[in-house]
Amino acid sequence: MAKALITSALPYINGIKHLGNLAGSLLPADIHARYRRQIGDDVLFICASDEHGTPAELGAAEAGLKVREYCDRQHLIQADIYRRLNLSFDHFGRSSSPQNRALTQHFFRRLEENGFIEERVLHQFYSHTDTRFLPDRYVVGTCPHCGSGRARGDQCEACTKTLDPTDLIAPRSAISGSAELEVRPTRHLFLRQTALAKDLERWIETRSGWPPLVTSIARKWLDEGLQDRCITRDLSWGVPVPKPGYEGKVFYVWFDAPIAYIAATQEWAAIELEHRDWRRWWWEADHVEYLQFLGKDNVPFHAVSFPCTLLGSGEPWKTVDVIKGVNWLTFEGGKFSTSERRGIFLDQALGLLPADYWRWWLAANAPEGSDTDFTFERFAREVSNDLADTFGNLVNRTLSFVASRFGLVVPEGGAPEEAEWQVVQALDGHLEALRRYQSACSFRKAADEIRAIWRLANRYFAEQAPWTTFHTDPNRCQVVVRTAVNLANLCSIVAWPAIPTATEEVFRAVGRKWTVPPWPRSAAEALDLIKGGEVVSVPSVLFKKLTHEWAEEQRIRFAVSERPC
Ligand code: B3M
Ligand code: ZN
Repeated sequence: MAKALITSALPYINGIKHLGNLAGSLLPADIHARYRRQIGDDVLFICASDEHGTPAELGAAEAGLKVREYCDRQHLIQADIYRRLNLSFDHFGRSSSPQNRALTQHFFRRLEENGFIEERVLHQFYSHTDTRFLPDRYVVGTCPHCGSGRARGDQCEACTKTLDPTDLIAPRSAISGSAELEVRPTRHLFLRQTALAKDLERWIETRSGWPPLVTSIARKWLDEGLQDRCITRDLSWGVPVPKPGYEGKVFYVWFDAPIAYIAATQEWAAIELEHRDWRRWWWEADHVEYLQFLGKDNVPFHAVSFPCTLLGSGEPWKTVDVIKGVNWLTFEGGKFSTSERRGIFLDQALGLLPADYWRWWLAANAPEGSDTDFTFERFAREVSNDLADTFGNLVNRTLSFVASRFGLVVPEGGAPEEAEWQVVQALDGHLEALRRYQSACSFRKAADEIRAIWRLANRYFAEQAPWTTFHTDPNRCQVVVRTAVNLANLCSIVAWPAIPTATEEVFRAVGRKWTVPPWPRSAAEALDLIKGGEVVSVPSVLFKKLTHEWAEEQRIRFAVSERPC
């Protein structure tokens, strides 16, 4: 049995994520995890909240809470939303866990022992009023390039130029607003990525099947020359640096966050009474296939920085085999933005419609080859066509027919004829293609195949028109109805990774108690699964149609998305 370790990029703790985060990492990871379980693979699907760094500190300050308390709350809120979105994590952990603290410190010690850590003195702003050093984002001021008064220490929002805090004109503290700043020397630790460049290059050469987007980003970093990386920060919230003279400093969030993939697996292994071993997945685990799902902005950290940490440790850690980095989902022609509260946030999405609507649209329009623009108009039209008119319609028509003509008992008369064999043949082609696309994490193409299977099933039912043969040719009518019931079931099996809630309703209606519906071995077998004599029920309407008026109403509502904090 193949073993697949699957991780999704860890969502920052600072507030509820938007549809873009779902499309970029959480959903593709979930769909792939479900599919791999369906084909019988041994799957471990891990995610966690990313709780360190300035986003957490700033979020807590804004909410008027202690950082720990803020993270505790936000973690529960996020975990609940992901549960409602039906994300099937084996564990949703926390980067602020004791496991991650210990493991991050372990990696640091190993890197230091191996000579990959170097101490350097930096000059940074110290705020007298706040009695602390101010990391990039904590310094605001006037942009030296465009004169905007809203520039931050790392970047100017107005002209997007990257900045160093000391570039700012009239710098002041973002915490207190105080301009009493002084540039002071402060010691920091650097990971000597330059010394690891050769190892990294060799490692990248052994990776196959990275999408071009990912390889080109990684190669660009190598070609431009790897830089040593500062892995410490003057913050109090984070993993403490276990080194004399570094009291009051913590590791940079991007140093400890990817380590939390491993630490969250340790959390998973620690929780239950079952005998679980995290090492099987991470330590000398060459037989495991490891896939990471993330947005393109996170690629460098996963293709370069994290591998440097793992390789530099000199220990036999599992490194990533497949990085699936996706492009952006845009919102009505612009950017989704957490800080500007622009777009649809996951709690709002779930307030509007159940998870499956969003899951389907985002899978069918996955921003793979290029960015995808979400508009309510498109969303409403496409989910109405696919989910209500095609999938939902087939299930409802078929099972209602069994109810009205056969008293909910699947009829057993007749035998398959030419029309059924043609369907089997066409389905075998689709199933094979679908399997290929799912294995390759080509979500759009997979959705195209699923849609094609749904259409084929609808066409079969319409063309064979069992209502016309009910009296004239009962055997023919019965074989068609039985085939259609099995088709509705198969249509659900193949769509389960994308729309688990609705398809599980269908499984219940046809008397299947699956937690994971097994992938069919062949179309012929799949169409002979539910036998004559079995009893079914009719589920309530699975999907409603979304009208043009609905779309317009939402577009207006979300155009000036005012969101209370
Ligand atoms: N939290 C960034 C993001 O959500 C970051 C990912 C960490 S993955 C180790 O885009
Ligand atoms: Zn500027």
